[in-house]
Amino acid sequence: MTTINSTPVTANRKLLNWVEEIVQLCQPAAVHWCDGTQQEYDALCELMVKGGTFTRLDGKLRPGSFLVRSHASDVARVENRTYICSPNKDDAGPTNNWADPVEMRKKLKELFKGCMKGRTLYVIPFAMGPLDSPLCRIGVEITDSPYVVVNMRIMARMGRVVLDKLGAKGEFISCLHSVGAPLQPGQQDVPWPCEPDVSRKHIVHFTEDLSIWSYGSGYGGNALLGKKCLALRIASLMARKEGWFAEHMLVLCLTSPQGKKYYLAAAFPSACGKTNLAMMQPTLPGWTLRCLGDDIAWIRLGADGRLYAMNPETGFFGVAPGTSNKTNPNAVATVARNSIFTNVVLRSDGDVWWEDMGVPPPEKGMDWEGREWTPGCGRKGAHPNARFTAPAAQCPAIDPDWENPQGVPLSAILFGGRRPSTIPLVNEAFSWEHGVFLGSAAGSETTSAALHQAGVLRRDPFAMLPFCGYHIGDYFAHWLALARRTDRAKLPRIFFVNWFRKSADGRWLWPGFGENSRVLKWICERIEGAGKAVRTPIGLLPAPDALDMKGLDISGADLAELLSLDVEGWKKEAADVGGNYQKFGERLPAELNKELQDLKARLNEEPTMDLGKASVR
Ligand code: O2Y
Ligand code: MN
Repeated sequence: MTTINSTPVTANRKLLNWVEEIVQLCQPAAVHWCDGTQQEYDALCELMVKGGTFTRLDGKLRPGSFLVRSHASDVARVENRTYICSPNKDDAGPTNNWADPVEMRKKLKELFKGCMKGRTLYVIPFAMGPLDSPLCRIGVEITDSPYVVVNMRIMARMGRVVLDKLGAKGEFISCLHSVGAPLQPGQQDVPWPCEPDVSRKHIVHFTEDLSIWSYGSGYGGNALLGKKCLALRIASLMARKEGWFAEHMLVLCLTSPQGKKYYLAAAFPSACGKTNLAMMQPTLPGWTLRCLGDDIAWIRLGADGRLYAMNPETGFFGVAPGTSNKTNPNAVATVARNSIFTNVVLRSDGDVWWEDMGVPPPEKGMDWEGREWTPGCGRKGAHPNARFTAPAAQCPAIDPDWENPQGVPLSAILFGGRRPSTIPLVNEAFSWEHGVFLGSAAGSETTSAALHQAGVLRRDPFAMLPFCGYHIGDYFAHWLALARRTDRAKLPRIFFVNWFRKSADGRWLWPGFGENSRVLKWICERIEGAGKAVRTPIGLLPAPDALDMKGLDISGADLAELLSLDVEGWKKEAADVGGNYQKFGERLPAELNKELQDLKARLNEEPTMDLGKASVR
């Protein structure tokens, strides 16, 4: 066996022993300890170009960038193959697939036996969070995929600096990954090796030793183990124990024309435009928005009693289709160079294209499956879950504090989802408990057929349904307990937003994108105690004249509908939330059941509230 970078620059016995154990199990042809340098990144990209996995894009049009096409069976996270293995089944709760840890270990040992034959085993030391942050956590991913290595280098701090921080005695989270495609002697490799049999793919989290084992997929959240597996599922377990929060939230900074900064975190389910909001360009004059993160926030209580949020990642793994100069000009600029594009169209000029990119399609290209593609041929060119991987530092709207080790103090937390009916444009919670209730009731109409059946309402509490590593009822209790640990006045205010409301005839009622700044402005005004709101059974809605609508051509009727209270719709909503709560059994905190009953009572008391006449505060 060849060892590349043969002297591992670590004296960490636990790490050396673990690597040795995995080498014995997986039987790779070579071992490569990643140092995280640019030279290493370039060499691995070149290796993948030579092997047919990567296509180098045109150096003038898209410098330092590559295209890759995955196997058709390996295009998205696989929720039904994702497991939480806790000794006690109840601790995983009703929202997770549970498996017995002893049984699962046995099964995985069999799957991993010899699975890296003919391949190189890469050891990737990585850190989630700035190295000097109190929340920084170290992981080590072992993988047989060079695609994973280069993506991890964009998405996390990695290499020698991390080993230095780990030191001889430091603790790390072990993350084992294999594409599950060993090579026999002389066997030709394929561009995207993976296990095509979905029933053999496994994304497994062990709650006792906090280890991650991922087998069979090379794609995104299944394979870049620092992201969803560590920074959400495993981190949520650590956070609960240690008194902090690992959340599926973007973080942004809004600055008012007077120069006052407001840091906001927002939890929206997958495919609800988190990346677009995280780096949005406000249309309101004088307001600026800066991005701190687009997907994950680690949040802790500061010594001053406020909540501080930090983005543990260093890159964006964003959905390409739909990303355009209209929807997200900052993302378009971010991916202009040094980016990896997975499952998009390759143009004949050596650049990339995807649906709704805002530029005309090429006359001819190659689709995400490598087939000749022409516009109008009847097939989509890019896969709906096609992705770009790009460094956060390249985002023109990146906030100067995005790597602040202490994080930034939150003024508000937003929940949201794609809700074509019932849910108003924005709604402020009455209290912390009511806000936690709104988060627990969050849901979204599904879009991507890649992940789920499209067009159905999927309850997704706190947007954490696929990412909470333990019982969701205990998770709600963890959030509720925060109000007992600090001065309530210092807690962020909680809001629910819905950019996706439609009229009865199916039109979008709200333009979204940069115009969302109007809603964010009202939120800032509420924080200042200035914005006008009406008290309704569901929460505090903007008074009819409270939103700044200057320069926006939207009819009074549409605005009224966006801010209206649909009592009958809300009665159905409350019943549906109650039905969903049934799944959580005894672990549903009593406070949330009380919030639900109070909501139902208020809806029955004030069935025909006229917002124009309601009390304004
Ligand atoms: O399909 C995948 O593997 C990617 S999923 C993903 C990637 C970046 C940010 N969020 C998500 C998500 O599903 O929430
Ligand atoms: Mn996400």
